[in-house]
Amino acid sequence: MLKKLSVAVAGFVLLGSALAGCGSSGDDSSGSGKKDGKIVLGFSQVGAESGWRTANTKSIQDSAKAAGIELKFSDAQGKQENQISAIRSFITQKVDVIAFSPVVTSGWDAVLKEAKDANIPVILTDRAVDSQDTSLYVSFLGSDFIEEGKKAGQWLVDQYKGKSGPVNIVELQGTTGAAPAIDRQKGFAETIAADPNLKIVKSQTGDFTRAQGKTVMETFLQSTPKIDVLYAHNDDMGLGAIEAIEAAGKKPGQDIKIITVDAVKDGMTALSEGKINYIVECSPLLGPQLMDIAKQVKDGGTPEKRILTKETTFTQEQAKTELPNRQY
Ligand code: GYE
Repeated sequence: MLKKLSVAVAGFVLLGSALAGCGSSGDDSSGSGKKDGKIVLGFSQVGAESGWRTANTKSIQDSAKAAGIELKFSDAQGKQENQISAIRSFITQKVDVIAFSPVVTSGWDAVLKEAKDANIPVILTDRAVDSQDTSLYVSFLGSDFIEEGKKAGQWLVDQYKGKSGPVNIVELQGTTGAAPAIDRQKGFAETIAADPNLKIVKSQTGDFTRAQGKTVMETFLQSTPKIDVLYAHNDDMGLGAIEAIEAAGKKPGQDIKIITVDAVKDGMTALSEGKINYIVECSPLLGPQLMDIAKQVKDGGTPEKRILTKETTFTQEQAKTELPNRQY
C-alpha cells in the first residue's frame, strides 16, 4: 500500500516537472515549494594546485549533492582565460547561478558584465576581484587574507620579543596577482614592521605548489647564507621547502623556523612533528555556505555582500590534538 502510494507520488512529481517544462528542471524534493526544479550552479575552479584546493573542490561537489543542486564544475588549470571561457559557457547554458574562485584579482569586468546583462547572479568564492563596480557580483564568500598575514606576522613578533640582532626572513609567495598572495604579504609585512630586526631578505612566488616551493627554496638557500625564518603563503610550498632544507643538511623548524597558512592534514602533520612552527588556518570548506547563498539568490533574496569564514591558528602542541580530527 505504502509502496503504491509512493510510486503514485513520484509519478505526480514527474508529471509536475514535465509540465513546468523548463530546461534543467528535475523534481524539487528539497521542498521550498517555490522552485520549478533543481538550481543549476556553474562553478569555475582555479585548478588543483594544492591540498587546500583539492579539499575545496570536494567540499563544493559534496555539498551541491547534499543540497540537491546541479553542479556544472569546470577546472581552469590555473589559467584565467579558461575561467573566462567557462563563465561564458555558463552564460550560454543559462545556468541559474555562477560561482567562481578568481585565479587573479584583475581582468574580470567584461565577463562579469556579460553575466549581469544576462541576469545571472555571480558569487565570488574564496578569492576577491579588484572590480570597482561591486554590483557585478552578489556576494563574496571567503577568508580575510590580510588578517591571516597579520596572524603569521604577530606570531613572529612575539617569538622575537626582547631579542636582539637581525632576523632574516625569506618569503614564498602565492600565485602572482592572486588575492591571497597580495593580502598575506601585506598583512605580514605591516605587522612585522613593529620590530625593525625582522627583515624580509628574499621574496618570490612559488605559485602555491609544493614543486615550486621546493625549487625556490633551493635558490634561497644557495643565495642567502643566513636564513632564520621561512614564511610560506600556503602549506604546500612550505612542505616543498622542507624537502629543500633537509637536502641542504638543515633542520626545518629548528635551524629555520617555518610559518605557513592553510592547515591541511599534511601541513598539520609536519607541524606536529616539529618541522613547521606555526600554521594560520584558512578553511577550504566553503561548499555548504556557497549552496546556501545560491539558494538564497535563486529565491530572490539578498545575501550579505561579504561573508567571512571562521578560522584559527595552530601551534605544534595544538596540531597534535587537532590532527586526528582533520578531515582534509
Ligand atoms: O591558501 C592555497 C590555494 O585561495 C585561499 O589557494 C586559497 C589559496 C590557499 O592554492 O593553498
